[in-house]
Amino acid sequence: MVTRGGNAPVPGAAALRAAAGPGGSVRAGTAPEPAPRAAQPLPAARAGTSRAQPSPAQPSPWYMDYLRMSECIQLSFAVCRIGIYTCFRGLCCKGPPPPRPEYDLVCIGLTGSGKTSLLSRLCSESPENVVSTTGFSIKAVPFQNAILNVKELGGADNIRKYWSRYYQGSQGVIFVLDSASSEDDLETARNELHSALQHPQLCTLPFLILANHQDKPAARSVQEIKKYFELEPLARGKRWILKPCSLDDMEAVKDSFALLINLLEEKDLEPSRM
Ligand SMILES: Nc1nc2c(ncn2[C@@H]2O[C@H](COP(=O)(O)OP(=O)(O)OP(=O)(O)O)[C@@H](O)[C@H]2O)c(=O)[nH]1
Ligand SMILES: [Mg+2]
Repeated sequence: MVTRGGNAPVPGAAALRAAAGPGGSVRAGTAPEPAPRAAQPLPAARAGTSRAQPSPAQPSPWYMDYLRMSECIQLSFAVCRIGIYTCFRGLCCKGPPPPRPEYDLVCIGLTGSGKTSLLSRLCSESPENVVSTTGFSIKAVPFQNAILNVKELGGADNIRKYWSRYYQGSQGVIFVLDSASSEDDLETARNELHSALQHPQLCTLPFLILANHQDKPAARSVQEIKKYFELEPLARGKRWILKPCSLDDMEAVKDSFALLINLLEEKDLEPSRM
């Protein structure tokens, strides 16, 4: 039955199936009324259904959002890893530090003034086995910013006359004296220091003068030694340092050597200091 009109009842699904025939298609000309909207899935219902049950060929927008988000996170992690690796290499893999400069020094002073004892302590060696130096001995004394190759010349009477044979190639001088020695020995030490200060191979070099044995009650003060040794007129215009010291205070000895290294590096060109 085909009925036209506003109040006509809408054919049901059974009627439509009957009109379409066994194949389910509706032939032209014999077409019944167009299929009512209710028989087809509603757009809204379709949309809802497609989101709830995505077809395997077309992933849902939510799934695509999820994929994009996880890609972003992975990319961020990769950038972080590269940053951390670069920082680590910058901090830890700088390569070896530059080599420390080395200076060749000669160390002189009367026998018993304490040359070997001080140098041994600076090299962290035990000073107990120290014996008088017959001839010379060489020690490489390490400091934070330099290595000093110190050639110590024995200070006994029969060795001192050969000192000048060993001056060549020196870049600086360490003179050690016993601040508590006898007047005679002090005078001998003064003469030896004056000879060294005026020697052609040493006169232009920086001098470190160590007034050792300061722990002894009889030790002269630095001011007394400076006056007795006539350092002001003799060493004027030269680079020299006079410092009190003893085996008991190796930090002070190290500080004195640091000043000498400054002079060797010509960082400080003041002619004299106390
Ligand atoms: N009390 C005291 N004794 C020291 C000091 N420095 C060195 N001595 C002692 O002095 C003695 C001689 O020390 P050395 O280091 O052999 O003296 P040196 O100048 O090398 O002597 P030579 O090698 O013979 O030229 C040792 O018994 C040291 O322990 C010091 O500051 N105070
Ligand atoms: Mg010695």
